[in-house]
Amino acid sequence: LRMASRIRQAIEQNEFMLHFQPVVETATGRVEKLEALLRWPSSDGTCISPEDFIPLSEETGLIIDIGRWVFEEAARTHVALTRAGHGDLSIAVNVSAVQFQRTDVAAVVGDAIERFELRPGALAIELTESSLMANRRSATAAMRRLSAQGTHVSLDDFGTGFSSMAYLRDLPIDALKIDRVFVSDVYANERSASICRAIITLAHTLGMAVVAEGVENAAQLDWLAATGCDFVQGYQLARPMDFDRLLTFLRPGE
Ligand code: G
Ligand code: G
Ligand code: MN
Ligand code: NA
Repeated sequence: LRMASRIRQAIEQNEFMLHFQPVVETATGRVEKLEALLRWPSSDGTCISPEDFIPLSEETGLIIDIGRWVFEEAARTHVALTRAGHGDLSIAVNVSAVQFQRTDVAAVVGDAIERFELRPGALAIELTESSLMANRRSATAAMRRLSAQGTHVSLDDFGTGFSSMAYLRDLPIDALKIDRVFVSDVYANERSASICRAIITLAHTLGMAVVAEGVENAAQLDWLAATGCDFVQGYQLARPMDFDRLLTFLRPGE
């Protein structure tokens, strides 16, 4: 497979990079954490989307090495962030369902924390609902290990996958991320608004935080602030950016 060998080469030659998108506290505008987003620059200056190489990476098992690299790079970035005076920010890494099922994610995170001497909560993860559905017992064990070592878990794209209320009841989940399909027309569509209100109430009742993703305009942001959504993320607040631009964003005017 040509593509698979290109991915293998990209890992070996360190071609991947991470961009970072701030997650912002709605009421204050304070940056709460950063979501790491994998980027594979190609020679023409554009990037190959993770959507185009993660599925093949999962089929070939290369996702294990990519995942390891992402956590390591996130840890390296946290060291640099701390040096720049932003060590209070955590970095959240996306973990796909196959990756969650095939690797001991808690061990990978724990390893990175130890090797780079980070504080326990410095790295966090984002999972989709499907990660928790495939093998209930091993998912529960993995979630408990993550929680015990202080690794926060957010449920990504919430409301679009197959989910079970029993998981929300039983598992140590820190935050729900409302999928952007509900956020996009929340100020204009009463049905989207009802779903967002319900997710916010559900999260808060269960002691979880709630993040709205894909916030692209002031109308969405105003609605989310008025409705008590704790955190917001999207182009209206900040785009994903490389580390240099991130430092400029975090230190305006310096
Ligand atoms: O940022 P972007 O739109 O390109 O992300 C596309 C998809 O790729 C999203 O679903 C995102 O969660 C996923 N993704 C981004 N970075 C990573 C990563 O490091 N690992 C995995 N498994 N998925 C990622
Ligand atoms: O599946 P996940 O939620 O991890 O995907 C994150 C993806 O969403 C990334 O590819 C990121 O680049 C993208 N993204 C971030 N903010 C916005 C936004 O405001 N609008 C849209 N359409 N995409 C966004
Ligand atoms: Mn995500
Ligand atoms: Na998402």
